[in-house]
Formats: sequence, structure tokens, C-alpha cells
Amino acid sequence: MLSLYYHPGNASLLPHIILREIGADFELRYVDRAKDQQHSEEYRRLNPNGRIPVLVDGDLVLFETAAIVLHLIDKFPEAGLAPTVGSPQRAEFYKWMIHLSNTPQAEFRAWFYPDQHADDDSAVPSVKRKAGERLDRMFDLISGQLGEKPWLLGDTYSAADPFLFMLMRWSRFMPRPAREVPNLKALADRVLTRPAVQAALEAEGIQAPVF
Ligand SMILES: N[C@@H](CCC(=O)N[C@@H](CS)C(=O)NCC(=O)O)C(=O)O
Repeated sequence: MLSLYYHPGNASLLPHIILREIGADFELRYVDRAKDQQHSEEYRRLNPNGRIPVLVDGDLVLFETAAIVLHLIDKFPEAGLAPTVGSPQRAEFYKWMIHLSNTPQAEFRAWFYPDQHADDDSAVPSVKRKAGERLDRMFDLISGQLGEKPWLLGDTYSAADPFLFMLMRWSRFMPRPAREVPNLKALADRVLTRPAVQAALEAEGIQAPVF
């Protein structure tokens, strides 16, 4: 049995969607952020960074969203959520997973937690504004590379697509939400039609508008 430590709409949403895409037998373990449970001693035994998500797979305790997803893809290759290992398409897939993980996803920390990036309170609004500007530029660049293709890899759906979808959701209250960037809304609409995505959103209590 796989266990995913999650909080609704957090970075755990991506591995949650992937668990449903592959049809795995799993359980959700709620992390109560109102009680700061992610920083509790018990949770820090799973993830010393105090961040969500964590996947427990037998003796394996794994943190980092992208690593969890890549592990699930390796463990359930028949789900077809990534191209064949060693192919040029697989390399493109790695590019997107790593880009989304260490560029926009990492930048969102400055948007959501600007106080952690500033020495004093007066600097917080500008830290947040600059993070928003960098995120705008990142979404523009992604949009340019996506063009009118249905998915980030072209004709093939992969785990990178719900990753972008999740990041788009996080942008929904920004001055310019990613749904307003050309090409991105069409991709997110396609992701939204997938039964696994619908099921994950419903299980997390996430209602429309989703992004
Ligand atoms: N790089 C980490 C980042 C995870 C992360 O920042 N999670 C957020 C929720 S989306 C979190 O745990 N925030 C609570 C906190 O930092 O206290 C990953 O991808 O797993």
C-alpha cells in the first residue's frame, strides 16, 4: 500500500493525480496545515524539510514532488505516463519535469512565502511583486514552447501536463493568472477532462474554478 501525505491543492496534488492515473492502490494521509503538522516532529521524521508531499512506499519514504512522480512512473511503466526510457522524447519529458520543478514551482515559494525572502516587512510586497513578474515571464516562455500542441510533449500526454496544470492553479489569484496566457488554458482544459484529475480534485474537495 502506498501512502501519500497531502494537503488539498498543495504540491501533493500532482502525485495524487498520478496515483489515480496509474490506478495504484493508495491511501491519502491528511496533513493539517492549520495545526502546522508539516513542521511537527512526527512529520519531520518523514520529511526533515517540513514540506508537503511525502510518499511512503513500504520502507521507502520519499519527499520532493518530482522525485515521487518519477518513482511512480518507473514503478508503473504500463501506465504510459512518460515516453520510453532512452528515447529523445523521454529526455524532453525529463526536461519539462525538472524545469517545472526547479523553475516555476520553486519561484512560487517566493510568491506564497515572501516573508521568508525578506529581511524586514517593508520588503515583502516587492519580493512578492518581483516573484510574480518572474512567474509571468516563465509562463510566457512555457506558452511559447507549447504553442498549439495539445500537450507539452506534442501529441502524447505525460505527467508533465498535470504538473503544469497544478502550477497554473497556483497562479489563479495572481494579477495575471496563467489561464490568460496564450495556449495554456487549452492545455489545462484538456487536463481537466481526465477522469483521474476529476477524481483527485473531488477527493481533495477542490471545486470550480480550478485554475
Ligand atoms: N520542492 C518541494 C516543495 C514542497 C513545498 O513547498 N510544499 C509546500 C506546499 S505546496 C509546503 O509544504 N508548504 C508548507 C510550508 O512550507 O510550511 C517539493 O516539490 O516537494
